[in-house]
Amino acid sequence: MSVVSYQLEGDIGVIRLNNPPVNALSHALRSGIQDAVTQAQDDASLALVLMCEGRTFIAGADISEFGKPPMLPSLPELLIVLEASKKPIIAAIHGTALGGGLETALACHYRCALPSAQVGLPEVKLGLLPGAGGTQRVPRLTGVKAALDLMTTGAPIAAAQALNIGLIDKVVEGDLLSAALDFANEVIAQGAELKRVSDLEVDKTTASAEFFAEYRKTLSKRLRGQEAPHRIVECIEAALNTPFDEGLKVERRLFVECMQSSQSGALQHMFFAERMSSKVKDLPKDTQLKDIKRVGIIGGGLMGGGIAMNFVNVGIPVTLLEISQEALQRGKDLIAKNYAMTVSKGKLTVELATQRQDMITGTTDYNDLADMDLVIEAVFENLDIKKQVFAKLDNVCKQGAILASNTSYQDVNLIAQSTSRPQDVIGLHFFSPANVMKLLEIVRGDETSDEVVATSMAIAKSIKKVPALSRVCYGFIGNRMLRHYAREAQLCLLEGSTPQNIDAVMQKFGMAMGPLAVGDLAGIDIGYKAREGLTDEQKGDVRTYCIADALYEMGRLGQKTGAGYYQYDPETRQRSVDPVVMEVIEAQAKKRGVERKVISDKTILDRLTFALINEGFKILEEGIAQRPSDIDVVYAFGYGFPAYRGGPMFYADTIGLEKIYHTVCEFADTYGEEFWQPAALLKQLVEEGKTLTQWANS
Ligand code: 3H9
Repeated sequence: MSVVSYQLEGDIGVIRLNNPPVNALSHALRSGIQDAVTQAQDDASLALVLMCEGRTFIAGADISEFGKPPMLPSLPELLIVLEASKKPIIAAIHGTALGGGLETALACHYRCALPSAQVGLPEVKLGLLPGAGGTQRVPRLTGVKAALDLMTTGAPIAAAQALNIGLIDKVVEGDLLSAALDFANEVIAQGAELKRVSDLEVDKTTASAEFFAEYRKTLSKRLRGQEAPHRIVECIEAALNTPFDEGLKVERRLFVECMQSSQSGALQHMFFAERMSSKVKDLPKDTQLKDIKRVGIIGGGLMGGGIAMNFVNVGIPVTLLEISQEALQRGKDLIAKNYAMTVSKGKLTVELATQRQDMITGTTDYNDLADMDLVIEAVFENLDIKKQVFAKLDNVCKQGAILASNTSYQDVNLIAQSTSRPQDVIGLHFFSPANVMKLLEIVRGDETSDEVVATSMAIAKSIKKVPALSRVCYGFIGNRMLRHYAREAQLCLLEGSTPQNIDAVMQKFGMAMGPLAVGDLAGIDIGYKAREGLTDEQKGDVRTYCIADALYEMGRLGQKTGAGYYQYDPETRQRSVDPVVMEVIEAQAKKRGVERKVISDKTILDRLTFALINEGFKILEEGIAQRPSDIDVVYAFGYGFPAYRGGPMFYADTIGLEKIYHTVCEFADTYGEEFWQPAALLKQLVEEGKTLTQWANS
């Protein structure tokens, strides 16, 4: 069946696109549109409507064609043909008009959209810029500031807002085809001249040289390390200062530059990684999903409360269980505070916030969880307590309910064994703050059923999380790797570096925060408490935690006590260097017989990132993660790893596995084999001369 059809409806030629799932602009679609527009120039039609079948208008260029030999017509060429049509073309938008999709609509002469439609230019999220005239046409309609905001955030806007800023001409209700035909007939009746966006001028009063300089400065902060946003600003400047055709040339040159950049390669990898991570390799296609209509949550602390918000935000009622009325009230107050913050930022109305909170019922009685379809335990991180909770759940919950633990370290198999239904037990590891962080690590126990795994993946999608599947091991994918990263940060501190230096190196690399600043944010007490009760052997080498423990013993628990690896301003939370910390570090080095030396930034970076990568390889060889890209998803969405480097495993391929392997071997010689043993899979791939991507695709 053809992806483009063309039909006369009275005086109007209707071009219908049908390229599921999202009408991406594949070669077939581009050629089909070009043929239809060409054919329409000589037929009886007086105007044309361009619209899509299926769930959405065009979602953009076909990303799977990127990097392949170009096939004509290219999108920019097609859009020149579209705009040059001698008959008016009306784009009729439903769903989402994104990237090249919106650019296609902008090359039409008029645009109407359903109220539920959204439009946007998300290219920046792929390390790109709108490359089919978008950077030149949008500012001609909206002015400079709105155009820059649209392109540098990549966030879609609703039809009403698009109308407001001049991006579309009309919001239409009811049946889209009839509304678009009416609109086309109006245009014909008015005998209006063709409205070509390229003929318009950019409003010169909307931007000055100072405005651009200021915008660049804020971009450098907001999108630290990313190149595409700055190229977008260059394009908009060209739109302001040069004729349309010249501006198009600037856009083309910078688009090609972006397309060839390593950042775009990494972000395109992340685009597909994010979608791939919800696919479970060995699940039978006909696996039944369970219906999740009511959710119980045990524990109303920071985590439990955040988890509850995820569900009520999508209309699923929650029963929140705590040990006492007081604890319950504290939990509800915390949730109320969170919603109040969202309201104060203008992201939610008071009515909606109240409605959502009303969907949370408090209880102190386990019997009230009897009818829940899913129960998530979010109590203290202690195996015995968790086992007791699950034994109680086993007694009260209906058969078939999913029993999930939010544990970040504990053995899900042992938790499952405390019930008579291990097939229904799974780990759903949310990240703090749970109402904000996108990652959901789904931990599949040895006996977890296919239905429970598949339903958990579907739950993640319904609450707008990005899932990644892990098998059971200590710390699962994310925290298991993090231990090695944190270990190297501690050792670098002891051996010669400073918190501010290590954090600066990692932030420059692109991490959202450096490891010591993260330690202060999370609380230095967490690691200390986790080590309490462990034998020396279980705790591991004292050099990997002696500084943290010394700070803990001084009452420096991090941000919450105003001091940790740094000092914090009580009002602003601004951090500053504290000389006391250096004294602690030096004293510990002396005590452990470590001679402090200068450590180069490069060595710090390699020690921290290669520690992550080497453990990532072990996680793959043990089958803990399904695929390398799932590890990338975990790190990009849960740990602030820069998406423009594609996650640690993609980064490994860009560095080269041979280099990583040899460096890890050198580190083993220099810093000790107890910390550095190259993963067998890493060694194997180096011997076979393969990249990780090749291994994953084989
Ligand atoms: C661009 O336009 C450049 C131009 O400026 C210049 C060119 C010269 N291509 O997300 P979903 C697949 S750059 C190919 O799960 P949803 C996706 O992989 C592009 N495939 O659905 C998935 O496949 P699978 C700018 C695409 O309902 C399936 O469709 N546009 C594309 O949650 C379903 O996707 C964008 O960046 C694509 N463009 O969300 C928009 N888009 O089933 C990217 C999707 O095999 N797309 N697929 O896993 C989106 O944001 C979301 O897909 C959308 C639907 C909101 C549309």
